Amino acid sequence: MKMERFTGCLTGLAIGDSLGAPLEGFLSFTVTADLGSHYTDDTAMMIGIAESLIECKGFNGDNMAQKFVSNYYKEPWRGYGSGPPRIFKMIKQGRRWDECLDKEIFPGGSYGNGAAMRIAPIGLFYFDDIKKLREISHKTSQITHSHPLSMEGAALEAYAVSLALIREKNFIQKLYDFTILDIYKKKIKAIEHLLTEKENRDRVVRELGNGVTAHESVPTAIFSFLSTDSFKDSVIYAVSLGGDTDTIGAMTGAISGAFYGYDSIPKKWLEKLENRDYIFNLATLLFKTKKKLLDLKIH
Ligand code: RVK
Ligand code: MG
Ligand code: MG
Repeated sequence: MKMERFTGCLTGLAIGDSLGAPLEGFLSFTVTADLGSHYTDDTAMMIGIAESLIECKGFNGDNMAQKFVSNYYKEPWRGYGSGPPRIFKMIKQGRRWDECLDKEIFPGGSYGNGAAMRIAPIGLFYFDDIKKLREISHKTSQITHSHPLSMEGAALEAYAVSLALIREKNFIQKLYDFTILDIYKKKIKAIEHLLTEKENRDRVVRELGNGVTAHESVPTAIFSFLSTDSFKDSVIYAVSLGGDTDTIGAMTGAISGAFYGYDSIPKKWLEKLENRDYIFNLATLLFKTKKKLLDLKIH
């Protein structure tokens, strides 16, 4: 566990988000390879998770939901999906975080990628306990996304972050064994086959997806990390696939940042990143909080 990987992960998420933000919704591939002036809801919600984990020294649903709500009302212009702002309003009016409020908006709950896009701090914080990592990923998702595809997509993204953090060699096999839903197992198999086909972007998008749903974006982010050799190449590749570029960029940036570390992020991007110091300090505090808990356990 290294601080450089924590700061790389959370900063990497914000960089991927900011790189993809100006291109969100475009069908394909004209990457300017420069950051937009703002990050979006992906980073804003990741910040809420990290703030809450630090304040509560672990998961606390009420506290986390309140962070989402207060961060949203401070900056409602961050480009949130359609569901979450309606849920934040319900929570503000006194509803509880664990009522699966998204089921009142989407039958069966939301399977948007809004739970996976923000989950990276959970992958860092619970990297040493796979059962807890899944349980807390699901609970964190449930605040706004209670559909099994969303919850498991978030758990898979968190697990990918944790594998990157420890530089796991057997990455694909571990992901395959981890996931409990067939649709993700199939996509992980497809990732393996596509590794030699990455320039065939049409095929990658056809098989893995580039959409706003969890199952059409989480595997794509994992593929973007696995099929490239540097932080920079991974996020540029992610964004080049078009579609939900800020979110696929953010999820790729989180995995790559945890793997390659903060120093691998191009300086010219860091200089441009909005609230860079705040995000860096948050990752440092998350690291210190986790380290303290680990030390207590050992001694
Ligand atoms: C704007 C039918 C469903 C569904 C269900 C579809 C930001 C809806 C971020 C919904 C991310 C959309 C993105 C997003 C994150 C979900 N039946 N359709 N059961 N469940 N959908 O509203 O936080 O960009 O079309 O929960 O997941 O950058 O509008 O929001 O790209 O998925 O939003 O789901 O969005 P939501 P979210
Ligand atoms: Mg966004
Ligand atoms: Mg998006």
